[in-house]
Amino acid sequence: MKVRPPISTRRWVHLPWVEESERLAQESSLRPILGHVLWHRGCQSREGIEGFLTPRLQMLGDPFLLTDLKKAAEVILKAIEGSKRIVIYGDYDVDGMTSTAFFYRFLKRLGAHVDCFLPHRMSEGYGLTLQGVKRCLAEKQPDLLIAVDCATTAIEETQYLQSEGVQVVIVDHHELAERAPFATAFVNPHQDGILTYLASVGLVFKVCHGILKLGENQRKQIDLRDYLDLVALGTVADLVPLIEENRILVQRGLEQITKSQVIGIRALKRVSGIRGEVKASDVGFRLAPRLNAGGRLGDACRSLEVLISDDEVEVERLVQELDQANKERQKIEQAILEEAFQELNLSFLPDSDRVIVLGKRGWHCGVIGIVASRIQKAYHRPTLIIGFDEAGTGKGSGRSVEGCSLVDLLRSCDSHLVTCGGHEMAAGLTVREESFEGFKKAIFEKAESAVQWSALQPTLTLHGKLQGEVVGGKLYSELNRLAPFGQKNSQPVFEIDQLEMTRAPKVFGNNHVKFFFKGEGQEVEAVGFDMADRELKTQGIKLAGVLDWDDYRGQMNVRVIDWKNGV
Ligand SMILES: [Mn+2]
Repeated sequence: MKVRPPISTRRWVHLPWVEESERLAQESSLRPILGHVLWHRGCQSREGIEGFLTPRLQMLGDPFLLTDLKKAAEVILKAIEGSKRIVIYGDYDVDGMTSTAFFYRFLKRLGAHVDCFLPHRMSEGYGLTLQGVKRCLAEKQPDLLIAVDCATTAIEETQYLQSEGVQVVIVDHHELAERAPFATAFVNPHQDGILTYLASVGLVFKVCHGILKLGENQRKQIDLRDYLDLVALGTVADLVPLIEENRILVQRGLEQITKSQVIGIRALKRVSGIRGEVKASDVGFRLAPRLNAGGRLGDACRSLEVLISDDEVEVERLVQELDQANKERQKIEQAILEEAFQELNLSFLPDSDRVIVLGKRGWHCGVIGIVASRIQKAYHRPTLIIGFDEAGTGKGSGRSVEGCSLVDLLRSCDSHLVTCGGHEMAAGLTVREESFEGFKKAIFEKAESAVQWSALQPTLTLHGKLQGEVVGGKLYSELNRLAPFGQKNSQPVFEIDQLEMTRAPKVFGNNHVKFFFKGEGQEVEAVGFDMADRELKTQGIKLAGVLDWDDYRGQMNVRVIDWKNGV
């Protein structure tokens, strides 16, 4: 039996039309609709529009504005000069492993004695843990440990490292705890309140920029642009806002992935079926899941190896393994998702439940984040999914809705938890089985005040209105100048009306539907995935959708998100 989430009837909300935006569009030789979309993305001057549409690396700020960054660069340079053993201690998600790979490749080029270390997800847990640190010291004997994408909250662990005579540099973007960790240099933009949107791999870029600024000799050997493919991978995968410096890094980074010379990235693209220009969605839906699959179902070192190895045969073998692991991951995910939907069909109370918390023994903690995100989308509630192991320890992962800080919500219930941490929109936790019911009760109670009903109303924001006849390849290219699309810069969704249907809609595949209408100089196809079972009256129908590119047919199409029936 296929279990379906409830079909939500979303309210369509149009962004208000501002006349000023029309004038600006004209001045910048853009169609009014582009001016309108840009206005609502904060581009409300000619310079703003210019800067947004043509991001340049020169627009990146001075790295030394970040606390301790100069110190970090000095410590690392000194370690290279003194031939010290440097170990990059990373994490096993894509941001963590690209941060590790970036530092490793970069320092290696500078002639450093450098090695990498990733903790085991299952046995050693997230980030810098005592178990992980001890194994790292035993295996690698570092003089300097650079922790990336972790360690902001690792007080005890960093203290231990220092007591063992190991220098510590931390480069991390996670939210601060009350106490700072023990480190010679602690680079975390939350200390400064600027650039807090950077992924860890973006911070690594900043630190390496700092190293090149300080090191006269080093500067001649390296072009930082060569590493932007890794920055784009980690930044897009970590779901941080693609605004300001991230927009610059990712836009240039995607170009770098398109022409990447890194053997592993080329192999990943091949196995993912990516040809031509690489888009942010290719990273999010094709490259990142395969890299993640290594860490989710076992050992992230395979994925890291893909990003740092120059052995073509070995890389090809590993990439095939990752592809296989990804397929397996999808199967496991689907099974858990169906169990979760079944459970929610029985227990979810839409009028009183402001959060969703589900937990079960045996749910694989490697895929619960993806499951949480799917359920959050279907039910529009902050969602936590927890998998308990044999010993009764539960690892949970959560996704939130706009307007509710998940990490704050978790912290307000932390007396029931072993640990919790993360960000506003995504967070993680560890909970004991015997505390689970108490935790659930507490979080439902806290949500009463922390989560407003208004944040839980499913709405669809429409970024503009188009008539069917203007939809086509030309408009698609113009809109594509707003890419890369992702968090805080989503692909604009349009209401498309006054449609002249050229053929009857066609149902195909497993519950998909396709519309055909007359666009600008061509017939346009509009595809609604998993929507064929919805009521459909085409006479006077209005579509809500995004202009997309159909790789296989080599032309634009519309991806339908919702529709309003005609009469
Ligand atoms: Mn990260």
